[in-house]
Amino acid sequence: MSKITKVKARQVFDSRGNPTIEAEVFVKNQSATAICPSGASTGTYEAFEKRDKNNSKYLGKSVLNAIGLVNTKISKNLKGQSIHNQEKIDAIMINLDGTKQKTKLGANSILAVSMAAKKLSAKIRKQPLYKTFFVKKNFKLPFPLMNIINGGAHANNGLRIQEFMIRPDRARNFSDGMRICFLVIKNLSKIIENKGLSTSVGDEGGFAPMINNNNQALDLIVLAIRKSGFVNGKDVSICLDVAANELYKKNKYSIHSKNYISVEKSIQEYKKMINKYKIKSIEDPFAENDWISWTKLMKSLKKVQIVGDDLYVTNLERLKKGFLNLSSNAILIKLNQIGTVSETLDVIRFAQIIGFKTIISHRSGDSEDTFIADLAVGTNSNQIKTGSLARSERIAKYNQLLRIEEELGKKARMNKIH
Ligand code: 2PG
Ligand code: MG
Repeated sequence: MSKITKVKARQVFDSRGNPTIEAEVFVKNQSATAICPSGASTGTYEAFEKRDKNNSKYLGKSVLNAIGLVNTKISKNLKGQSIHNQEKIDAIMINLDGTKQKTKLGANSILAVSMAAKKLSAKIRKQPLYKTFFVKKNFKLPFPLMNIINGGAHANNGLRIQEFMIRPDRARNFSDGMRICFLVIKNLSKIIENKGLSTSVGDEGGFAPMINNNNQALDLIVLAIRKSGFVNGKDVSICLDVAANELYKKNKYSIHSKNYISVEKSIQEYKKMINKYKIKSIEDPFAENDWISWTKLMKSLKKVQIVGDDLYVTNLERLKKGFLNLSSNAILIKLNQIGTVSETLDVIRFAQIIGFKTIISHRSGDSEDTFIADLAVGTNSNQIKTGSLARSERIAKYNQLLRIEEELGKKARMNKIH
């Protein structure tokens, strides 16, 4: 049996230049590493990210205490465990922590180890990572949700909505989807440049021009889709992440402009926007505790994907509540919101049983780690959201999906989005 001999962690840096944890799990002389990502627009109910708040060496952002816990407590307790028993490995860390939001050890310590263990198990079995989740045959590639204009907490342009994305709905295969997104992005770049605006990019690689009106951003995208020879709403769809937690005050929202308006008015504005721009998916349209407004929106819309991110934080209890309340029809999946691979898989399985679409997602602070690309294929997730066609930490995931598609060869299929 392959037993864990040691677990080790080190401090590395994420795509925003902030310290983060890389864990390395060993079985004799073999090992695998994994890096924990980090969000900017985080939900209150996410698992805890442990940082050295009182250590000024890295402005309070280092993760040295968390690393110390991996090298001592976690390593000691995982030593001797079978590398192939992921659930046991995760359960040991969950129990060792013992808190609801993993505040003792930090979800960043636990997740880095959990992912590294999963990778090492696949490596020892000589299997590609995507084949070691719960899908065992008929693998499908996810549709990319490419974030091509950044706003909100991911840019400093004043755009209310955080992410403006495109999805190549009629892509024949994954590489065709990439080509479609490539064309739209290159055309968008030219359009932005011709308007005398900057083509510099935000945290997730999408353009961050100095515009502050949602419709202006949407107009640019519609034009880029048309210029690329595609039909908006058919070949390519526009999808949004509003990240409304950031736009909420006293039962009112400032989604559509700087002015705070009621939920009813916000819904009316959403409807106008959806009709005008043929928007197919909206993530976090309302705040994480505003369950009633989510239900209202769901009841007033047809055929639009409503995605819970901060609402669910990849947490089974919150997802169950959302299912009972008819809050959404899709869930965003982020491993570090919950903190272990096993718990993430439980949430994906449950979401699929209740008929929700599952969308695997990066964080705005990410790394060269491509775990989520394999996770998307290995769990039959319909979509993956991992930034634009810019910045290597984003592209690394898309490139990994291209490799997986090539390896599957003729057997490769695109997932379904409807
Ligand atoms: C989101 C994510 C990823 P962050 O809100 O969906 O795009 O952002 O990682 O900052 O929470
Ligand atoms: Mg989000």
